[in-house]
Amino acid sequence: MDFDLTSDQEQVRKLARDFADREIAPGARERDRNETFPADVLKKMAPLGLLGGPVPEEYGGIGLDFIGHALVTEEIGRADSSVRTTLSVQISLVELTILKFGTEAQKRRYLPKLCSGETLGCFGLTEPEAGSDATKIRTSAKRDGRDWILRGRKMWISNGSVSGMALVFAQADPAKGHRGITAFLIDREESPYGSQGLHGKLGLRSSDSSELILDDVRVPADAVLGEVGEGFKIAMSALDSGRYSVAAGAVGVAQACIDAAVTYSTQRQSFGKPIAGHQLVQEMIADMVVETEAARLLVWRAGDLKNKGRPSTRETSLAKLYASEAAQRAADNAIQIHGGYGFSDEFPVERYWRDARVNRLYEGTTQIQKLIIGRFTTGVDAMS
Ligand code: COS
Repeated sequence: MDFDLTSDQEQVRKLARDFADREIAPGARERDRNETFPADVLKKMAPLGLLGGPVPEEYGGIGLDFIGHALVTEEIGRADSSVRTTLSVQISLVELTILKFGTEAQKRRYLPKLCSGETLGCFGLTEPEAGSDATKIRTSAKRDGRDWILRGRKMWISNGSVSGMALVFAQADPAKGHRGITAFLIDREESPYGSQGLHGKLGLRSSDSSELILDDVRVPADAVLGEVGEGFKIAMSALDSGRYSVAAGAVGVAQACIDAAVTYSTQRQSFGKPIAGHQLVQEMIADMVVETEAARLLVWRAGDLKNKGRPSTRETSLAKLYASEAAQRAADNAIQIHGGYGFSDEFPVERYWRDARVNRLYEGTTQIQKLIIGRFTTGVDAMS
């Protein structure tokens, strides 16, 4: 792997960085305080192609490779994890999964609208009583003539209330266990589903998190994504894609923590000099830099494998695990360096800390990533 970025990658990073600094970061605190969904930001981002980065141009994207995709995600994550989460779901869980498993008609129907931001998508796997053990989802899919009837609840669904379409997983044949799970693309206009916003979150306060309400939602036969019974594999594949995006976003948060810590520590004086001149402060900054760069390289390695079309589940879990834990430590150090000011939203580091927390939970907890890595390493399945 070549660590020099191509000129295309440099260019898209600059585009995302400039946009993040100009249009995303300045409003992040107010959106966080008021739990305001960043609809205006998304509207401005769409014409730049950033809502469909890695999707090929023929379907409305800008055809970024996976390193370019990570660079954009990192820059957006550096400015605001709520915006980054919205994007991760839109692109990595929904668009790329349709691209990989969709029929030509499904790709033509959904991808241009998703890439242009005309429609936001959501990903409905988790349920009130099924999170880590995703094989145990209870939402049912029953045939009615050529249609399907979906019934159940989905929980913690990012973009749920603001979505115009949903990629939902439901059990079509309980006797077959996970091999009965089937994926559906639900157009909200054609097959209305309900949603209920979830509030009072620790972080990601301006992203939309909702419960999806599927009360006998009728969907046509052509809503099935992939084959009937192939849904669990589709979900796992989607999560390989989503976890990559979470990892890149976490690198962005960690970088934001370094930037904030450097700015503050070179200005704030104590004991007669800027606190950056104290060895224990430099130690914290050095730890943040080492871990952030290590996390970034793990992301790029996973991206390099994805670019080559090679398996990357293990490497994606390594990147997601390490980057999300490193971002949390970086945010904690950034608060420590800011002292009492770090505890107030006068500075952004408390938001970075709150926002970083969910990276260790969603799209597979830290513990799930460790089980995946442990299984790859030992060959022993601790989940069976
Ligand atoms: N890509 C494609 N297929 C995959 C896959 C992947 N990354 N990982 C597993 N599969 C397939 C397996 O090949 C297996 O196929 P068969 O039916 O042919 O045997 C099937 O999926 C079941 O796999 P496995 O036995 O590994 O399933 P487990 O029940 O052991 O679960 C974990 C595996 C725990 C890793 C999975 O349930 C998981 O990731 N849980 C976390 C879910 C999550 O991230 N939730 C957050 C939702 S989004 S906020």
